Amino acid sequence: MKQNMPPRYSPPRGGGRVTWGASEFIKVHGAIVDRELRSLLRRRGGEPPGLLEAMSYSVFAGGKRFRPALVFAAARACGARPGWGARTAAALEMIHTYSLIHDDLPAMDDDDLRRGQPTNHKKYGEAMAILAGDGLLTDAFEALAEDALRSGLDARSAAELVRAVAAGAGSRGMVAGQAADLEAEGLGARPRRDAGRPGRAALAKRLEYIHLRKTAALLVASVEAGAILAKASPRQRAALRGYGRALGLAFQAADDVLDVVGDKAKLGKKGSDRENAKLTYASLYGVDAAAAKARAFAQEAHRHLKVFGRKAAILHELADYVVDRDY
Ligand code: GRG
Repeated sequence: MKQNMPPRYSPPRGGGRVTWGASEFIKVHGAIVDRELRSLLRRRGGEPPGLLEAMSYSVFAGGKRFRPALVFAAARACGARPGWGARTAAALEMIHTYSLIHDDLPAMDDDDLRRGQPTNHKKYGEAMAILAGDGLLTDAFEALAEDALRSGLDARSAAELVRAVAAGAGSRGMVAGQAADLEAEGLGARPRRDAGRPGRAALAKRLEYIHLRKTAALLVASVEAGAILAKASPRQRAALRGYGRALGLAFQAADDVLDVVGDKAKLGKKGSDRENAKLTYASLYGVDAAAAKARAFAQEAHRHLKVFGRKAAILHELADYVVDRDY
């Protein structure tokens, strides 16, 4: 069987060992995943050009490629060769992109701008945006299966790979988080004594439920996918799941802070959580406490990596990146 060849690139070296910063790692591996995405989104025959254009528009609209970086970094921590798993990394980015396209729809968050550009439905219309999301989600699973075949993964691991990603994306994962988020609309408004509004502890629990699914579940799926490709041990996989959960909460708490105080031009959106009375870490605790929470979650993510020793250097960098980023 044809092997999944690692790409050619030279990681920076310092004193004989590889020294990546998070941004550099994301940039270099972003280029690898972009190549894979271009290959996946080329005309394969039979697809209407308008559909392919709408799918490509959002995939190449300037996303950070954070989930692919997690796939690569987790695979490295579990002993895989550099750059291993590019097609799986691309699949995770396709699922992420579908979720953003659908999240922006009028029936959901109703946003006009994403990454500083018109949202998919603003450019191609609602029906095509829905189909572009459907296409990306479904094709992602084809890409996962292709990666399993190309890399000669055994049948059990291949099934595990598909199961882990489906669980992260589906009705107990990201879609559950989105549904719970919809149901929590209005809960971010200032408390009124007689409004029958849940107390702070109940709201905190609800917020954690939402973010563990809406944001963390796909990050967990990304590190799990990298681990499965690298034939990780059950102990390594459990540690990575813990890391992914804490990382997701850190990511979302940092996002909530950026929505209030971030540079709108850099973020490429206007920051609408407050306007929409969204339940967020910032609305529940205030901006400073939300930022402190993001750092505490990142610390928790670091603690989960103990089992990997120095092999997890990049995963540590990515945990710091999540709270230090400004977009
Ligand atoms: C099934 C109709 C239907 C809709 C589902 C699941 C879903 C839509 C939406 C949830 C997706 C969502 C908005 C999750 C929040 C995760 C998050 C913080 C996304 C932003 O991630 P970044 O900053 O984005 O990595 P970039 O732009 O860099 O790729």
